[in-house]
Order: sequence, then structure tokens, then C-alpha cells
Amino acid sequence: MSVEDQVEKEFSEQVDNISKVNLMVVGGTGVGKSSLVNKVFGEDLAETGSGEPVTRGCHLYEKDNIPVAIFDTEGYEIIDGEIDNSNFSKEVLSEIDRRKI
Ligand SMILES: Nc1nc2c(ncn2[C@@H]2O[C@H](COP(=O)(O)OP(=O)(O)OP(=O)(O)O)[C@@H](O)[C@H]2O)c(=O)[nH]1
Ligand SMILES: [Mg+2]
Repeated sequence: MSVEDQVEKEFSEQVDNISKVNLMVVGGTGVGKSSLVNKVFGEDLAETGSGEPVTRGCHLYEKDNIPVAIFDTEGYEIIDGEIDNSNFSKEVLSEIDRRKI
């Protein structure tokens, strides 16, 4: 086996042994959270759009050979001048609690 092939094989084995890191993208509605997820994975996995809030709840995205898993989340909304994060608390914080080790 050539040195290049050995390096390639070793690299693949190392990548296989990496545990996935879980990330969560949070923030205001329409700031580009889902677009960021799509950019990281290089394809349109999460629905995006302007105007009305798009993402509801909390969605996990992952792909083979990419060592991160990303939760896309529902954004905070401004209602009557106040930040409304009631859905965030209900949907997202409960997901974090559920996954605590
Ligand atoms: N100009 C510009 N527009 C962006 C960028 N990222 C996202 N957008 C646009 O902003 C709008 C909202 O993007 P989303 O990714 O759906 O935003 P979001 O934060 O997931 O929104 P919600 O799911 O509603 O909370 C879309 O029309 C995107 O095309 C950026 O970097 N630059
Ligand atoms: Mg979104």
C-alpha cells in the first residue's frame, strides 16, 4: 500500500471514530438560522423563507461523514414590542432537558 493510501486509510479510520458534536442554532425569527444549517450541510434540508415565521419546534439535521449534528429551532418573536419566547421555552428547552445525560 502506498504512503498516500495509508494516510487516506488512517484518516478515514480517525473520522469514523469521531463522535458527533450536537449543536443548536437559536435566535430571533428570520435571522437566517435554517439557512445556516443548509449552508453547513451543503443542501436544502431545512425550509427557509421570509415574512411569517417558518421553523416550528426543534429539528435535528445530520449527514453521514459530517461530524456535527445541528438542531434548527423556532425563533423568538417580537409581539407588541416584547420578545415572546414562550414557544422556545416549551419546544426547545424541553428538548434540551430530554437529552441531558
Ligand atoms: N441577505 C441575506 N439573507 C439571508 C441570509 N441568510 C438568510 N437569509 C434570508 O433570510 C430569510 C430568513 O431565513 P431563514 O433561514 O428562514 O431564517 P430563520 O432564522 O430560520 O427563520 P425562522 O425559521 O422563521 O425563525 C430567507 O429569505 C433567507 O433567504 C444572509 O446571510 N443574507
Ligand atoms: Mg428557520
